[in-house]
Amino acid sequence: AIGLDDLAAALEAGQIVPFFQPQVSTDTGRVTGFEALARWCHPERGVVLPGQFMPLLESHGQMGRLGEVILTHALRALHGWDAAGLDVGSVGVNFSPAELRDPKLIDKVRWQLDRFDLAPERLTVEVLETVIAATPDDGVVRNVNGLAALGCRVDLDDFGTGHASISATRRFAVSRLKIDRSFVMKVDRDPEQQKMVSAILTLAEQLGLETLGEGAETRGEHAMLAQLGCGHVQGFCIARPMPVEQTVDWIRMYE
Ligand code: G
Ligand code: G
Ligand code: MN
Ligand code: NA
Repeated sequence: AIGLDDLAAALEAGQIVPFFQPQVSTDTGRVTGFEALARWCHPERGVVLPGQFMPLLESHGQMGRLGEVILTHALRALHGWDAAGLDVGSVGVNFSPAELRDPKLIDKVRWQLDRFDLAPERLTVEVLETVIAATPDDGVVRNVNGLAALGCRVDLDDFGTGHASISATRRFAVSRLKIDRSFVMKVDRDPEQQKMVSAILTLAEQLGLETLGEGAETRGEHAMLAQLGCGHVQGFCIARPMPVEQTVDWIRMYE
């Protein structure tokens, strides 16, 4: 079994890095960003998914170190894409509830953006809908809205599953709803799914929020999301999360 010491050593050794999954505009068909997703590149086990190691970090209050590592790699990748002359837009980073309570979060993010010479709007802060749906912690409200005031974008992740009230959505400076994969699945073949996605898209439009459909696995799902007016799509039908080394060739091939 994986122990906390193994994880600390892996973080120290640089074995835990983000893979990057593209997000594309349904309007232009072009890449508008990448989501950074943590992967442990284990010398013997191969690629270990976050479900296998994040719960241990979470239960020991150690998500901060992971967050720092992933943010650093994500911003370095963005700097690299800029240097390669690619117009990649933004990078999405998942912020855990513990990080979102850190009173130093805004300073840390600002320092990291400066370090890589990036405008704040290049960073999309992904916040789980469940985090803002719960009676929001003052520290979390201050951090999310502070990052938004700095110019970062805020994605509400797994939208539709977290029972966020509309008023909670208003209290946070959210830029985009990421429609959970459970609604996207079979959206091209299941009228009930279509109704759910349409309802979320209408809500987003009324609130002036952008939208992204998550986990589109087929061309049919992608096409239906576009037809219904969803702004962006992310999913295996476009690409699986990939190591940073593969991203440049992938973008050139895709576009
Ligand atoms: O990539 P995958 O589907 O295995 O990710 C599973 C879950 O882990 C997703 O919900 C994703 O949000 C979460 N996750 C992946 N990377 C990170 C990370 O760097 N930080 C946090 N807090 N969550 C992450
Ligand atoms: O942070 P979030 O929960 O949105 O993380 C997205 C998760 O969904 C990642 O773990 C990623 O690997 C996964 N994912 C992305 N696209 C697809 C897809 O098309 N199908 C499935 N099953 N999972 C996906
Ligand atoms: Mn996410
Ligand atoms: Na999700």
